Amino acid sequence: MSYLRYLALTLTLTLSLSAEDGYRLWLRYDLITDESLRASYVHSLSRINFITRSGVVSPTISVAREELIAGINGLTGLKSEIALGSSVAQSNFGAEGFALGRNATGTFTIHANTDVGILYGVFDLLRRIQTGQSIETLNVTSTPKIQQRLLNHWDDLNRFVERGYAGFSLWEWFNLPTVRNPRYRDYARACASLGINGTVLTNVNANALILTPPYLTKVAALAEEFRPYGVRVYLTARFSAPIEIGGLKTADPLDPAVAAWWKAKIDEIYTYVPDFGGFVVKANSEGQPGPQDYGRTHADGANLLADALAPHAGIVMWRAFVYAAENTQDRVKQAYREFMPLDGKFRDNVVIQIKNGPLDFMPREPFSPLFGGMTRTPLALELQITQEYFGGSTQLAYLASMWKEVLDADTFNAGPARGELVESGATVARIIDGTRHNQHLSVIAGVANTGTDRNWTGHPLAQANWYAYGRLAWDHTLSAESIAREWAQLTYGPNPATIQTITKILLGSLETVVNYSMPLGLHHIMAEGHHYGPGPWVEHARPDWSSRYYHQADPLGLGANRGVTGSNALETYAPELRALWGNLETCPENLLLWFHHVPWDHQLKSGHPLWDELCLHYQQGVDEVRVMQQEWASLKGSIDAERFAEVQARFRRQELDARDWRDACLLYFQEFSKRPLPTGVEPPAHDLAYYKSVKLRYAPGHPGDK
Ligand code: GCW
Repeated sequence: MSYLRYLALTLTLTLSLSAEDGYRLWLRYDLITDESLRASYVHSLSRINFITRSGVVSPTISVAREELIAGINGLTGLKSEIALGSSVAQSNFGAEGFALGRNATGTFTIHANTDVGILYGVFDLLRRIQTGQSIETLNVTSTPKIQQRLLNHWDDLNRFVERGYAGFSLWEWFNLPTVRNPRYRDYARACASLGINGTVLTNVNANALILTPPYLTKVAALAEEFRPYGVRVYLTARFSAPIEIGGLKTADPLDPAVAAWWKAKIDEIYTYVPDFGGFVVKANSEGQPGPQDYGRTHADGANLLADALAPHAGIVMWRAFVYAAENTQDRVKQAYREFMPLDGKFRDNVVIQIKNGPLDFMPREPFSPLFGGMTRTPLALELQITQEYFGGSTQLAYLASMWKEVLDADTFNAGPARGELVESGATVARIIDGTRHNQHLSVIAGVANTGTDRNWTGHPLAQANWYAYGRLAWDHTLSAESIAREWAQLTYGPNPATIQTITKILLGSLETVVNYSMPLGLHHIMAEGHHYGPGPWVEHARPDWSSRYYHQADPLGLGANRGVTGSNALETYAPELRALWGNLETCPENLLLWFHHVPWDHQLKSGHPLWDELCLHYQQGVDEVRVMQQEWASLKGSIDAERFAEVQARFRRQELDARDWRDACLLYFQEFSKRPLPTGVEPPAHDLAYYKSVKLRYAPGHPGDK
């Protein structure tokens, strides 16, 4: 090697090592070190054809071409030639799908009906190369299973992100539309690399100002930045906007003046953003205005907006996250009772957006019964990528494991009950992708975990959650494990041992957090307000914001009785599930305290009484964090120092947090159980009064603490 070449190589290595700040996400395109692998790609990819129906170079084709050239060049050193051809025949991979493979003459071809299909094909091909897959004989097609694959940003106009742990909002409202941060395009590119095709820019706790002309100009600028990447813009609609920015006296959905106002407003929005996607609405929930303020129903409210959006092909995603303090029904039944009578009463362009569980993104919940219940309305699944109940961006929880639980859950709504647990095929995934009930609209939404932090997500490993959300939105049949492996390789390079270790850490991490925070089906026992850390003692003027409402600890036992002798929330599920979950002996232990008030001495499958089992789960959670720490430590030297140290420090903090969760919860529940900690459980570091007195100030993602 010549001295100059040596110098150049050292410099490149140093630069790439020192620039490991995570900004590049999973789109790194570093030179493949295996020479024969590189040679095989060079052989297949010197000339590439894009085939679309039009054959015309559009902004999307341009970014697809740039991406492919830069990607292949970075990975192999080759400068591919890209030709664009057309084929009038409509192929069967739909509006966004693509086919990849070599044609008869050996030229590698990406074929799609649309330009964005080509872009998705480019990212798919690059992912295959980055993960070292052979493309010599590749011949695949891919189409997304869900039509609208959206991120929901809970971003306020002052750039505060509700439940956001990665800095401030990416949207610089003050400087828009004139100053456009290059990061807007990088964001859209990252979304497109996963097939995410829409973004709701604003918080569901909405501000009507976003619908005024000065802000619509800014929204239009963002839409313009995202458009080449196939990412459409959506907004949240504040139901009282006709009063707040329209000067009307009412927002009653049945008032003709209100309907006329929304119609004009929506027509106006389309003059700014011709491909505007539509609205997400949180109404009559947690203080937000809504149709019930006027004695009207959620259907009246949703249809009002839907009628005005319909001529533009826009949609309404009306959220089912509704509950009220005055309602004496168990909170987990309220949305079901509210929405079931409205099934079939919504316009065609309305989707009901439902959180995965009936309560609120808890570490573990059963799926929301609305998925099994509403059969005549398109239903969207809302997931939370941001880790509100999983330690913000300080702790690690790979959420794909949880999302797969809900996607694969069988609702048993496939017709008359058969009384036994034979798979019915009516999974949540098939309900939301529209195949179960032949819905014409399908939507999935993930509450984003992105922010201004250089690495986008705060915790370097939390990028895996953004990644996994996008991959599952495209194809919900992928496994949590294959996605973890893929992400680890894209993000940390080809070393098999490194990939193996990171995959293992990710896959165990969800249950670890469940174990040290809310095991065995416990829920809603977190600290008040910011929700970081334990708070089983929290008492609020609203019972449904108090922990006791959910854990029901008393001298006899622990857990919420939701069976026939309790709130009977079980009645919202299919008979098969009622039978399974309603019986203490057959209820899966990971949902036990969700459905049952269980005596402290009730023997579980392990042979331990409930109290001992509970303690051992908390201890196990702490132990597992320590194992993750050791596993991460074993990566020292095999990954870059910068990301290594960042994750290592977070694991240290996670261990402290896990110990606090364990000690605080066990001391608190011990007041009721009056039993000693079993062997193997470490004694608490402090007394209960200490844990109760801990006040975390200025926790991220929460506006409190004046
Ligand atoms: O989980 C709760 C959060 C609120 C959030 C609400 C919702 C946007 O604590 O911060 O508000 O859910 O989903 O509407």
